[in-house]
Amino acid sequence: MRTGAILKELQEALLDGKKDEVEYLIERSLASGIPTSEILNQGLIVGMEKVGTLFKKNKFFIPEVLVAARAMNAGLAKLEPFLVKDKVEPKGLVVIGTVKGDLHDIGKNLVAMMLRGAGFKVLDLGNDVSAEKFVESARAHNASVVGLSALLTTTMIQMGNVVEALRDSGLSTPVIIGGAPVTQEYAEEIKAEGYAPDAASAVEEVRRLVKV
Ligand code: B1M
Repeated sequence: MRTGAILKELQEALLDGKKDEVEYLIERSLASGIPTSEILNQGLIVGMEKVGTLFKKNKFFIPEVLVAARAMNAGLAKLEPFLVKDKVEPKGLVVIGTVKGDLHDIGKNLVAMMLRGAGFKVLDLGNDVSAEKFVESARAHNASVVGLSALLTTTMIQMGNVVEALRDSGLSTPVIIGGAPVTQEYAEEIKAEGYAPDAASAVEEVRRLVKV
C-alpha cells in the first residue's frame, strides 16, 4: 500500500477509536519503512486534529473523543520507542493538573490527551495539586507551559495562587487555565497568559504560547 493511503487509513482508525487497528497500522507503517516522524505528524496528529475539529463543531462528543484519545495514546505508546530512537523533538513540555481542593479530572485528562496528540510532552500531576507542587514540577522539568484546570467556583481562586507562586519563585513559564467556571476575564484578572474553553482550543492556545 502507498504511504499516503496507509496514513489515511491510520487517521480513519483513530477517528473511529479502533485502538487495535491503530496499533496494527503503525506496525505496518514501520514495516513499510515510513519514517516515524511522518507516522506521527501525517497519521496520528492529523487524525487527532480532525477529532478536535469535530469536537469543536459538536459533531463528536465526549465518548467519541475519549475513545479516539485512548486509541491515540495506544498508538503513541507503540511509536514512542522509535520516536526516541529517531530523536523527533517534542514541541514542548506542559505541566498540567487540577488545582488544590478540586477532584474533577475528566476535562483535564481530555486536555492532556489532546495535547499529547498534538505532539506535546505532558506531565500530568493529577488532581488536588498544590501551588507548591506546580512550581516544583515546572522548575524541575523546565516546563514550556503550566496548565491549570478547575471545575468549582470555590477552587478556581487557587489558580491565582499558582500564578503568584510561579512568579514569586522567579519562573516566567506561561500559564493556561480552563474549566467550566473559568473565563477569559478571569484569566486576565489573575494574569494567566492563556485561557481555553475546551480541549481543542487548549491545544491552539498552548501552540500560541510556545509559538509552534
Ligand atoms: Co462535581 N460539580 N462536585 N463531581 N461535577 C460540578 C462541577 C457542578 C457544576 C455540578 C452542579 O452542581 N451542577 C458543581 C460545581 C458548582 C460550582 O462550583 N459552581 C459540582 C459540585 C458542587 C461538586 C461537589 C462539591 C459535590 C458535593 O460533594 N457536594 C463535589 C466536589 C468534589 C471536589 O472536587 N472537591 C463534586 C464531585 C464530583 C464527582 C467526584 C462526583 C465527579 C468528578 C469525577 C471526576 O472528575 N473524576 C463530578 C462530576 C462528574 C461533575 C459534573 C457532573 C461533570 C464534570 C465533567 O467532568 N464534565 C459537573 C457538572 C457539569 O459540569 N455539568 C460537576 C465533562 C468535562 C469534559 O468537562 O471538566 O468542563 P469540563 O472540561 C472541559 C472544559 O471545561 C475545558 O476543556 C474540557 C473539555 O472540553 N477544560 C480546560 C477543563 N480543564 C481545562 C484546562 C485547560 C483548558 C481547558 O487548560 C489547562
